Amino acid sequence: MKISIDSIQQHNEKLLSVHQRKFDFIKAEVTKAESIIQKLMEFNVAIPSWALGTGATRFGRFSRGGEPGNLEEKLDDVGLLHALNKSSGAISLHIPWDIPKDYNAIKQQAGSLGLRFDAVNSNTFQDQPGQKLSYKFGSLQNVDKNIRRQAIDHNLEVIKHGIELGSKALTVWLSDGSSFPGQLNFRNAFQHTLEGLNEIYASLPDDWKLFLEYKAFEPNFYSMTVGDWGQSLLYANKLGPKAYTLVDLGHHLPNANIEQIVALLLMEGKLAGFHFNDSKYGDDDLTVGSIKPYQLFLIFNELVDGMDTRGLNHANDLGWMIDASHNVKDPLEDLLQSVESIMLAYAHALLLDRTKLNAAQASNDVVGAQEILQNTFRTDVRSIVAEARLRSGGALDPISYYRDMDIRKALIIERGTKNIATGL
Ligand SMILES: [Mn+2]
Repeated sequence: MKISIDSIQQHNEKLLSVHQRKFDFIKAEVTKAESIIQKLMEFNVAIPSWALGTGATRFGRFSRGGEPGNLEEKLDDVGLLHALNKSSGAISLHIPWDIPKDYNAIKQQAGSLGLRFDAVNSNTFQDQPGQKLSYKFGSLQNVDKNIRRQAIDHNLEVIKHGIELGSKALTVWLSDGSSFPGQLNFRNAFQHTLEGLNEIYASLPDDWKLFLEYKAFEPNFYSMTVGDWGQSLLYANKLGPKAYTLVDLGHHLPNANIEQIVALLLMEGKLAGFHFNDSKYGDDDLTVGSIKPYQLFLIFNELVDGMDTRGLNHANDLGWMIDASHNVKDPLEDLLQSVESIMLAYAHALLLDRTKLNAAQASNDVVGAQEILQNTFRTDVRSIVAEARLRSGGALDPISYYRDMDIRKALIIERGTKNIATGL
């Protein structure tokens, strides 16, 4: 289903006078409101193809119907999000769940929806139907070189799909590791993995990047072969300048100082980008900003500071993607909420008076530094983010538009109640 520009305008007209009042107020308070709006308008967060269906836990899955049953419908859903918030103009595909049948047709469809193809993701964490060898005991780390070969070849195939689509990065997340002491020789596992990654790296086109994602635990519960940012950075440094460390917010041990990790990776020129989500306990895949919005702001604070120090373009030089898939919300509403949280955190980070913060830090003014951070975080920037969306042609309030137009019901009528998104 397509959203008409007229219906968005009608929605906006109803909300315009209230919005204008709020925006005028904040504009008078914030001198750099215009430059923040410009940056927000350029900023996009990619939507992963696997977040569009209802997620499952190992205990069950409760679909709400109208889910996209194929890649074309997944693109349509991301197009719908992008039409509403104008900040979701990219999709990240997962191979083999989303192999295009016709590259040109799919590229044309993406173009008509204003979408580009973000990083492509390989999958050696599960066995596919018809697959010759099993990844039960790992892929690139495996003691069997035929299994390692199969995993390398899969990644080379993913790169080929990405080239056809115009992607510029390969994201590798390995579930490799061990669940019991003694199961694995750590050094051999590392060396095998490095060997495989080296071959994959050598096949990247010149203008591509390799994003190596780490995760502290799950599905393996004793060791992970790319378990933390130190290990990922070790691989990335050995691989070369096109290899970077990818930070997924949910992939840390509880209470990890992610903002510090980000600051140091950026300093080293090795931060690939982000997989956004939120969590209370582990890799919970909850809506971005639903549990720890202040942490998200502190992370964005380091991102903006680090990117500005290195002269990076906020919108394009790092990879921004949501990586979440949970089981109780309408996935499209969830993604709208997630993108909104990201935009708010980014707006807050842009708003922060860095000269003042630097001065507070230089004089060991602990209270002053906290005041600067928290005053910024407590400033209501929602109307600035809404104004950026309005100027880009999006909806002032995407969720209320989605509900007023009963989009889920329309999708259920179009696709049925039993459709299950591939890959989940
Ligand atoms: Mn991830």
